[in-house]
Amino acid sequence: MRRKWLLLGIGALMAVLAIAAVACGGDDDDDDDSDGGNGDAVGSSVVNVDLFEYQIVPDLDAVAAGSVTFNASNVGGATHELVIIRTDVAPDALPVIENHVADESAEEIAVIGRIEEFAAQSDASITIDLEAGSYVLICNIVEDTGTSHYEEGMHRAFTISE
Ligand SMILES: [Cu+2]
Repeated sequence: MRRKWLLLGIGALMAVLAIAAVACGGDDDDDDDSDGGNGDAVGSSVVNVDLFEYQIVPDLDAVAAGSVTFNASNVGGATHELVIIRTDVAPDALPVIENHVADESAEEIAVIGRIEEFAAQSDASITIDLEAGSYVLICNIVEDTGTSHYEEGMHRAFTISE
C-alpha cells in the first residue's frame, strides 16, 4: 500500500511539473513580446531544397517572415545555382533575355539572394532576411549548348507569410 501511495505522489508531482513547464513557456513568449518587436521575436526558418535536371523542389512552399536558411542540395548531374527572387510575376513568366531570366535589369523582379553555381552532388546554403511577399526560386544557368535551366523548368513559387 505504501508503495502505491508513493507512486501516486510521484504522478501528482509530475503533473504539477508539467503544468509549471507549460506555464513557464507562456511566460517566455510574453517576455519576447515585451521586447517591443525587435529582432528577437522574428521567426527563423530552415528550408531544404533539392535541385536537379530540371526542377527545384523545396520541402516547404511557405515560411514566416524573418531569417530564412536555404540548405540547397544539388542531387542532379549538372551544376546548378539557387536564385531567390521577389516578384508578383508567375514563376514561369519571368522576363527572359537570351534564355536567362533578366535578373539584374527587369523592374518587376528583385533578386534578394543567390547561391552561386555549385557542383553536382554537393551542398550549399544561404541565410537571408525575407519580408512577407511572393517569391520565385530559380536556377538561371544557361549551358554552352543553349540549354536554359530556367526554361526547362527550374522555377518554383515560394511564399513568405506575415
Ligand atoms: Cu540549374
